[in-house]
Amino acid sequence: MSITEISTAIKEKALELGFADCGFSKAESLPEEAARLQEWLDGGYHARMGYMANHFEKRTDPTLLVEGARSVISLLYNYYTDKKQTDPEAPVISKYAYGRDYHLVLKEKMNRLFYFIRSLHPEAEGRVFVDSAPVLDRSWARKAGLGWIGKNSCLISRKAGSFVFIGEIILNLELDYNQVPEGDFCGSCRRCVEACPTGAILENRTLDSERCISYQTIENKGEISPELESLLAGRVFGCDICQDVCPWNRKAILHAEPEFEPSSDVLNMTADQWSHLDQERYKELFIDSPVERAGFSKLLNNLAFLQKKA
Ligand code: B12
Ligand code: SF4
Ligand code: SF4
Repeated sequence: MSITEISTAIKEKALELGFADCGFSKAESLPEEAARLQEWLDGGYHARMGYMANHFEKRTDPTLLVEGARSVISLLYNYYTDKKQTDPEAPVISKYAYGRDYHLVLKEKMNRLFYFIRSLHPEAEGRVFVDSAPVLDRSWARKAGLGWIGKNSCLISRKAGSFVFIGEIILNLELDYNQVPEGDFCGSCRRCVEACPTGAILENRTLDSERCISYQTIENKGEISPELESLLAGRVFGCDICQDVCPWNRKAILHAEPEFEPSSDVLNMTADQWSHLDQERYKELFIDSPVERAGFSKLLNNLAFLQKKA
């Protein structure tokens, strides 16, 4: 098979497996991205995510991460839903956490894509990543022509909006790198910057994690910053505000992934039920979800913080 034929076959298979888009980039170091990442780290915008400063060279050069790497296959998976929690007083969880953990769901599908590539080309070697190693997911998706980086720092696809997860297969085959990075389709819009309740979105398309509700309610293993008192906007796990207001998500297509379907028990939980959540119920509601990954005690701390500030 020629490089073009194999590339076309991979893309077709990815779409058949349910991915919203798929693109290819040459595996090489990313000097521009490295400079941006360095600036972000120097500014302390990673807050206490110390792991973001680790493996800087591997993070900015996949050939150091995967031996023999020649290509990066970037994949987008839609998780947009218009379903909402029914009690307006209930603490809000982010859409990305409604269903089964995306790491598990995407990894299975990406492994299937990898086996398919091997069936076409038995010498194919590589590794599959979903936010599971030092890889700059958004940068690779941008480079592969799958979207641009919005002012809210999210990768936005013109086809699918920004409620998409990103994964990669890094492999030893050469592919067709025809895609050119998208232009900037934010224009003069600043909705996300203006809507962010904590002012976490900086002017240069980056994010101050310390001020971000998503960081505070998921990643911050310590106390939530008292500075954010009364600014969490009812969010107990993650935050979608800067994506909900984005015009590019107005026409987002509903995902068709049964594993991301929220249970009606989660959607219909009342504020009162949330305030009495115990470990047993938590396990039943959030088994294998991103919320379970963060841990019961983190969720309880977040609930307590919200109640304190109510
Ligand atoms: C750390 C992290 C966070 C941190 C910091 C987020 C941030 N903006 O940096 C916190 C905890 C706050 C967070 C929050 C969320 N996250 Co997060 N997070 C990550 C993680 C693990 C690393 C991101 C990172 O490297 N940050 C450092 C900054 C400097 O890099 P960056 O944002 O990727 O930006 C690079 C490029 O965009 C580029 N760039 C930016 N502008 C431009 C312009 C030009 C011209 C060029 C050339 C390059 C360029 O420069 C940067 C460095 O190379 C990634 C997974 C991964 N391995 O990549 C997921 C990831 C970014 N998160 C994701 C998600 C879904 C979320 C949330 C929506 C979850 C939620 N609902 O609460 C929020 C969104 C908040 C937001 N507006 O960004 C998705 C994003 C998907 C998408 N469509 O963009 C990712 C990719 C996970 C995944 N595999 O799907 N996250
Ligand atoms: S996720 Fe929420 S807090 Fe973080 S930047 Fe977006 S709107 Fe602001
Ligand atoms: S809300 Fe506007 S500025 Fe923000 S990412 Fe979307 S289009 Fe860009």
